Amino acid sequence: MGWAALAMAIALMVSFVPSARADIDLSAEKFHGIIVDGLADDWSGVTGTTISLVKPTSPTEQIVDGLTVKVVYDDANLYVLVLIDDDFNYNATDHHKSGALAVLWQIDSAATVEMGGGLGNVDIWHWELDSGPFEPAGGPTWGTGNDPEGNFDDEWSNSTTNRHDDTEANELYGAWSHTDMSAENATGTWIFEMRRTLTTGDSMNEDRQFAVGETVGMALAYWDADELGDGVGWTAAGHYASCKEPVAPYDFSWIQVTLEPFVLPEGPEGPEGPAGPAGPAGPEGPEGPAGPAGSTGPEGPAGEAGPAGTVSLVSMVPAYVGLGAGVVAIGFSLLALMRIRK
Ligand SMILES: [Ca+2]
Ligand SMILES: [Ca+2]
Ligand SMILES: [Ca+2]
Ligand SMILES: [Ca+2]
Repeated sequence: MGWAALAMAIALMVSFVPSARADIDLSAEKFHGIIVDGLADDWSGVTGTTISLVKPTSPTEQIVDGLTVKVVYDDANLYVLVLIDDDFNYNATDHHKSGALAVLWQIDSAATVEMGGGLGNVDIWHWELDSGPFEPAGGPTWGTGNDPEGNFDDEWSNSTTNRHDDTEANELYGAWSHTDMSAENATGTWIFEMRRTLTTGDSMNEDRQFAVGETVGMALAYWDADELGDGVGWTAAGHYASCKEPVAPYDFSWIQVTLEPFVLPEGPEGPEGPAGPAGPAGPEGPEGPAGPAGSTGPEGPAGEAGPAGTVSLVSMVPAYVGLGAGVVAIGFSLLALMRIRK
């Protein structure tokens, strides 16, 4: 394989490897202490993700790295914080001249970020600002998804041309503000703070239900009051959308939000416990090895003389032979003495 062919093979391999999106997909941890009041200070300990906003109808219009979203849950609710870097525009009598937001949740697995794309249902939290900063908006007392006061509506759709308020109930609750509300067009960041019950009584596939351990597709849309001119207002189709890759061909696909199971952290080591009772006696051990040799003791007493033995004639013969010669010699000497005396 030549270098050109090898390079081509590597390029093909790389192109089939899905890019890591850990920085864009979201882990929603269990977290207590969020108060939905339009202030974001209670979120400082929560990790979010920052991505870009791109207009699907005019992709060169972008707010690069201009959206940060955080999601947590507790035993009752899912909480969402959306921060958008854009100037302040709020008109208390015409919400088209204020910022607006939508949070989309995939209900059916085939539903696309294009409000379902005709392939399945999407749950839409749609917020056009008819209430002032820090004022509660949403449900739950309206009997449908519509919120006629704050206009934080609980809606659903299955295509860009088929969007409705929920039939049964609005379980949303939200409050908004901006980091600089001192004047129109003041530079700063929008704060949209929301919660919804983890589950609802929905029986018509108009709400996304949230369960710990599951992963849910989410997308965001933002309407800028400057779309038609500075503070002039926005159009329904002229919104920005959450975009993972703000370079053609653009990636508007679902942000995958996982409700991470809560794991108790390991606590500190406890004190030493009391001594336990003595255990039962163990079995007898094996016989040990032989010990070292002892020192030599004192000499014992002499033994008794043994009995007289029998003499062997054979063994005595040489002695008698010797003695016999001596006796003969003595005999001759006596004879010689006797002859001398004669
Ligand atoms: Ca808050
Ligand atoms: Ca609902
Ligand atoms: Ca403006
Ligand atoms: Ca809904």
